This record gives sequence, C-alpha cells and structure tokens, in this order.
Amino acid sequence: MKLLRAGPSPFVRKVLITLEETNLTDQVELVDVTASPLTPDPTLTAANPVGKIPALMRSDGPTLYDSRVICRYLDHRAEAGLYPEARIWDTLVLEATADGIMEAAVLIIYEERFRPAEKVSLDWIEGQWAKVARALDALETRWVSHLHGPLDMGHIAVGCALGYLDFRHEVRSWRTGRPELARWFDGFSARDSYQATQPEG
Ligand SMILES: N[C@@H](CCC(=O)N[C@@H](CS)C(=O)NCC(=O)O)C(=O)O
Repeated sequence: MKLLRAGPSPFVRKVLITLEETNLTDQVELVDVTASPLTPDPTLTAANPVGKIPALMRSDGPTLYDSRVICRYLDHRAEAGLYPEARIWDTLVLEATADGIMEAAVLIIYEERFRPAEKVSLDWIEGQWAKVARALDALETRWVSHLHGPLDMGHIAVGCALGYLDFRHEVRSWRTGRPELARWFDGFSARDSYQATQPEG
C-alpha cells in the first residue's frame, strides 16, 4: 500500500499512529506529495479527486481517502478493535470532534498562507478558533472519562488534534483552563506510536 502524505498534516498523523498501533507500518510505503488548495499535485488529484491527503493506494482495491475511512479500513484489516462495537457512537463522535478541531486549525493556517495579506479576515480566523475552543471545552467537560478508557480511534484523533495545536497554534495555549485534557494528553503523547510520528517541520 502507498500512503500519500505531506508535511505535518494531523490527518496523515492519524493514519500513521493507527499504522503503528495496528502493527501495519511496514506494509505501507510513504509517498510525499504537495497538498495545496491552489496548486494541487496531479498525483494526489489522480488518487483523490478532492485533492486532500491522506490517501491510501491499494493493490487489491480502489484508493481510500479521508482519514476516517482509511483508519477504519486499517483497523478492520488488522482486527485491532479501535472501533469497539460496545461504544461505537461515542468513538465516532469523539473522532468527529477531534477532526473538527483539526479542520478549523488547518483552515486558520490556510487563511494566512494562501490568501493575499489584504484579504485575510481576522474575524473569520477568530470564528475558526471559536470552533476549536468550543470543541476543546467539550473534550474537557464531557469526554475525559471516555479518554481514560481503552484506546480507540477517538483517542488517536484527539491526540493528533492536540499535537497539531501545539505545533501550529502554541500561542493560543489550549491547556489554559483545561487541566484534565492537558493531563490526559501528557499520558497519550508518551505512547511509542505518538513519539514515532512527530512532525518534522
Ligand atoms: N477530512 C479529511 C481532511 C484532510 C485534509 O484537510 N487534509 C489537508 C492537509 S492537513 C489537505 O490535504 N489540504 C489540501 C486542500 O485542502 O486542498 C481527512 O480526514 O482526511
């Protein structure tokens, strides 16, 4: 299998951590592409028409894209139990919450990177950050007990979201006022799978 990836994408990291946690890392070749909404890489758009990473090219079936689809496929392939039937809806909502944080956090970076300086909207950036902040508050108040349960895909997605906030939005200090989440992340970020997938820059 070939995994199309670029830079420090938190969505790619979800897949990389899932590969580590399911012992499938050595079955995947990493292929670097450029992920840009303005100048999409033809290799990437051939694999995923919406031009986003991650995309997983398989020799035994069509290319999979969207981290949620890829992670679910890897879990199914490895029979790893990262989507446990007994708490499937909680796991999926938690993953969606974390993905929502990543989406908004990435869009803030894109606003600054891909729009001319005079067109950058600070209101829009703050609107995206408000989404992140509300989702973080929900994690702190409603999800900490789930996070302390057995590892599932919700945990992996939240770990990637928080790691991305540290990487790109450190100045926003997400830990302030969220001590339970910060404590949980201290433990999660010590996992081998997290340490093995640190973004390079
Ligand atoms: N829902 C998608 C989001 C993936 C995503 O937004 N990837 C970004 C990089 S972090 C991307 O490829 N952006 C290029 C673009 O928006 O054209 C997933 O979970 O895989």
